[in-house]
Amino acid sequence: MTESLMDTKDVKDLLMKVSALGEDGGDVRLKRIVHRVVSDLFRTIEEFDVQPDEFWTAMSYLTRLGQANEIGLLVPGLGLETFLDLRMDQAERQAGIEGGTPRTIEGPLWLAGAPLSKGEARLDDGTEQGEVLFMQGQVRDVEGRPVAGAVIDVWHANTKGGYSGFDPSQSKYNLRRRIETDAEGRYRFRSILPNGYACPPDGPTQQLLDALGRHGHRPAHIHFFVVAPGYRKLTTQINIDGDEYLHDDFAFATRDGLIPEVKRVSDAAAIHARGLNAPYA
Ligand code: MBD
Ligand code: FE
Repeated sequence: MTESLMDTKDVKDLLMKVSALGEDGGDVRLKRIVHRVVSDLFRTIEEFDVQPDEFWTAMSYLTRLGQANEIGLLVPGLGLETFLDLRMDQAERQAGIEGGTPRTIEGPLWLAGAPLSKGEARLDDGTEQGEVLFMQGQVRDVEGRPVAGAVIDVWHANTKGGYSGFDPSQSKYNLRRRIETDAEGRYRFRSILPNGYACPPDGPTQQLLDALGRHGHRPAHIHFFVVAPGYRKLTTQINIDGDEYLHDDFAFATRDGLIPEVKRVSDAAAIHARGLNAPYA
């Protein structure tokens, strides 16, 4: 067996120069991370006998990934965003913090500045004939005490799985709102039932998933940030029960505790009695 190039003085010196480890100036932590990441890449190239044409194919892939603005899409698809969540869960356990709604990933489709209202909101602009959805809840701290004045930032896809701000067919901030909880910590909203998202079929993320023999679908879901002064921010989602991808999410975001019961009602009068029927301004 030939010796590993990694053990040669040439490669060791190369890595030291690339990362500037051992030289004055620069950020020491960054230098150590660059040293590690580049040496892991060298090691991978050696172990898999990666050929130059394969290497350059990968570099042009990364170029296209950035050009298509899909870095934030591949990251959850590779489980990296879920790994960061698992790390935060672990850090909280180690700090003795337990309970509450589980976190799950943010994904790449949140937008700042959604309209803000108190207590309730209608999220949809009324242009789609989707199944009407009502959701209500109460923000509580880990001791179960209601949190008044918390802000729920909620966003979700339309019936075609598209998000406003990214899907040019939708109005600005459609299906995106911020709702401040009332004195009892409660909020409620009306919207339309979303459909699952699928990666752009001709994009670089789907290209890699295809090569892995994977799909690029997410089950229908609704995203939330929950923030309140003096509290940690919660980033989470709920899934719509019954979706075929419920436990087969390409972004690995489904978690126990995030699949609420969906109650279907057929009585239009009952729906109207729920309120929030005012057309969105
Ligand atoms: C989404 O809607 C999403 O939530 C994630 C995580 C990735 C792609 C699309
Ligand atoms: Fe999403």
